[in-house]
Amino acid sequence: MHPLKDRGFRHPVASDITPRDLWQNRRQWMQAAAAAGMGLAGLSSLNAQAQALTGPGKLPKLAAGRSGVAGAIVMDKPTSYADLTHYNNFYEFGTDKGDPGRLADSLQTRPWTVTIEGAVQKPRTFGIEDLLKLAPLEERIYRLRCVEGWSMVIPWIGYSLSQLIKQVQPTGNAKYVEFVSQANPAQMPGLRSGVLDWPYREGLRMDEAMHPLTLLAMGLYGEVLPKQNGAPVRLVVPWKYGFKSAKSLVKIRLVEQQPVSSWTRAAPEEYGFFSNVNPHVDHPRWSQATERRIGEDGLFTRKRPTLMFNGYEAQVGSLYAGMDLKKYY
Ligand SMILES: Nc1nc2c(c(=O)[nH]1)N[C@H]1C(S)=C(S)[C@@H](COP(=O)(O)O)O[C@H]1N2
Ligand SMILES: [Mo]
Repeated sequence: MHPLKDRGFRHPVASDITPRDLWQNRRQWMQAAAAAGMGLAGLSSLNAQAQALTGPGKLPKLAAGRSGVAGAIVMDKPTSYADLTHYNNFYEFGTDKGDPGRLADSLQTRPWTVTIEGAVQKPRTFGIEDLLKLAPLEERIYRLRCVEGWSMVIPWIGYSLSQLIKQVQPTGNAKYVEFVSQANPAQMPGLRSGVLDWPYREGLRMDEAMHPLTLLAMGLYGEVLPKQNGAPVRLVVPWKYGFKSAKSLVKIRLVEQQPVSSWTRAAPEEYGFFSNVNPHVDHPRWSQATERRIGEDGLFTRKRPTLMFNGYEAQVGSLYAGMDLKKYY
């Protein structure tokens, strides 16, 4: 459920949202992780176990090394594959957290193209196979903080969006980047609802889009991106609320004017253009000071404090130097 309809929101526990077999696997997997001591070695053991689950297949070539981008690796325990794929916001498939996991199979991800156009010298349409080969795929373990007050830790596979944008040679007029998601009513049953103005759109300032942390993701846990997580290619902006990270991209437009994103259009006083994670700027209907980590729900779980810029202040704080973040929320 999204905040727009959030009256009487009950946060589900993992056992509500995870089919029994996956839940069982998840428990074995956590035991294995505990046994491995959950260092980096533990993480790769987790990855191996995740891949033994139900992923849609290996990526063509995954760079063996981890990203050199400072801040790209979070040492928190990654959220289980089961939770990552059964607790989703992807309104094109429905507004309940379980809808995308049940219904996104109908999304056709081949053939797939992404067109990059606008204020660029070399507009181009890339096939998904070209995108997968455009730059070395890296693993980036990022926190994801949803504006609703929950968070996950996700081992994405992808590369910096800047690698793609450089290919089309932005002109001096490129001040912002607009992202447009797929909107195919034959494949996406949620489009029948008027909850958002489709297609789903998002936007970044040019310096945000070119920041090395901004990721074009094509996989998670070493696997091809599951459809419910935005296959075949999505945006991930780890210091902003999750809704900025648009799924199943078909168009990227470099533009002069600040784009209006779908959530801003729906509720401008609740969802601003920047939407940087900020524990000091509350949502009009709830506090953003703390968050609940999915998979940690339970009797003995404390609420975690939400971190400024979702913990990426050292990397991105300078982008907002001198800005009033209460005004530019
Ligand atoms: N196209 C599209 N992108 C989207 C959404 C959506 O409904 N449609 N939901 C957003 C929200 S609110 C969140 S929190 C993240 C969730 O990503 P995940 O399901 O992969 O964790 O996707 C974002 N991207
Ligand atoms: Mo979200």
